[in-house]
Amino acid sequence: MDPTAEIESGLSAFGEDFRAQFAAASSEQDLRAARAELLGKKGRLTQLLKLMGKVPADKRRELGEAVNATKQEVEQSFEARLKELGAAARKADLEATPFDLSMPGRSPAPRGHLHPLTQVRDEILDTFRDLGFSVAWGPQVELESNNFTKLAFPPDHPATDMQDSFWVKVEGAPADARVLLRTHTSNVQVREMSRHEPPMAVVSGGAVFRRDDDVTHSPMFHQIEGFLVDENVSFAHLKGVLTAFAQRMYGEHVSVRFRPSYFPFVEPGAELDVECVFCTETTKGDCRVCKGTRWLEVLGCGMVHPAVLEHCNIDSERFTGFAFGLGVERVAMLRYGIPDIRVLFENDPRFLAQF
Ligand code: 2U9
Repeated sequence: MDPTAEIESGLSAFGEDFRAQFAAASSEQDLRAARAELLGKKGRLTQLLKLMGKVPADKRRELGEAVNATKQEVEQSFEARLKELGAAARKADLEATPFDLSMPGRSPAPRGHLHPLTQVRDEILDTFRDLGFSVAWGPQVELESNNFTKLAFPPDHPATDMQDSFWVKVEGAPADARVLLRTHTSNVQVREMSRHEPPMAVVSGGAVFRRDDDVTHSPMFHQIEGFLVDENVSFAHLKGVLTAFAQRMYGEHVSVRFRPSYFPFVEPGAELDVECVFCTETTKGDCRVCKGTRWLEVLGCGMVHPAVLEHCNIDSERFTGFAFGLGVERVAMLRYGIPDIRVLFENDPRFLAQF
């Protein structure tokens, strides 16, 4: 076809089409897409303009004006339709159900919380911190010397048996440097006593590992232990500090009692009981928690054995100290009436959501 005629018929078809396309656009996005299709680099008008080179010179001016006029029409029509769409969108907004600013917001997804054992651990550590103790941490994989030997465990003590503790194989380690998962947090006390000079008052807490597995024992459980070493520390100090701790945990006026007991690293050793806080007038004598004894075992304690002080490079002629230890699971189980220790480690959300 003659290029002049082709441009002329193209412009005329174009003129009809763009009106229809703009009228059909129902959103600003559609409208802009239609405009790009018409006027863009690959648009129909651009294609027609490419033919201009083939048009005889005397016709070019006239045709050029026609193209520009069409372009202008497209732009005007585009602006007009854009306004129309804007007005329609605003009208729809105004006519829509009003947005109620007073409606309550959507509540955020429920946030998690610390595990009940961590909550109990932190509460106990905080109580000792309030009593002037500092908090220390130590490794869970420990040398036999820090876990047993320096604590005056005799070499034939059952806990040192392969069957009772989790021993760790360390390739190439010397025979006298055996390694195990710590069986108590006492390794932290050994490390702290060996590193610092008295006076010292330190508590530590964390996971410990023993080959035990039943309703009240788990192979991994948590302990808190502490000690205070200075000149002239006596059993009276032990009683004063641990009574203050028990009364902060279980009630300002609860009675406490100390019963003699044995632990290899203390002499003398004792257990601290508090009057059962779960007994009521109706359950007295038949309380599920204290089993009618009216007392709850809270912790084990004693005066640090002089041999243990010496193993940690502390002069036992000059310094004395007391130490104590307690199981975190036991405190949580008593407090919340949890009969089976295993639920504390299963992480069932139905259980955890109750704390
Ligand atoms: C050093 C010196 C002394 C820590 C102590 C206990 C008594 C005790 C048990 C309670 C229940 C452990 O969780 S449990 O099974 N612990 O009764 N712990 S005195 O004495 C130490 C520790 C370290 C250097």
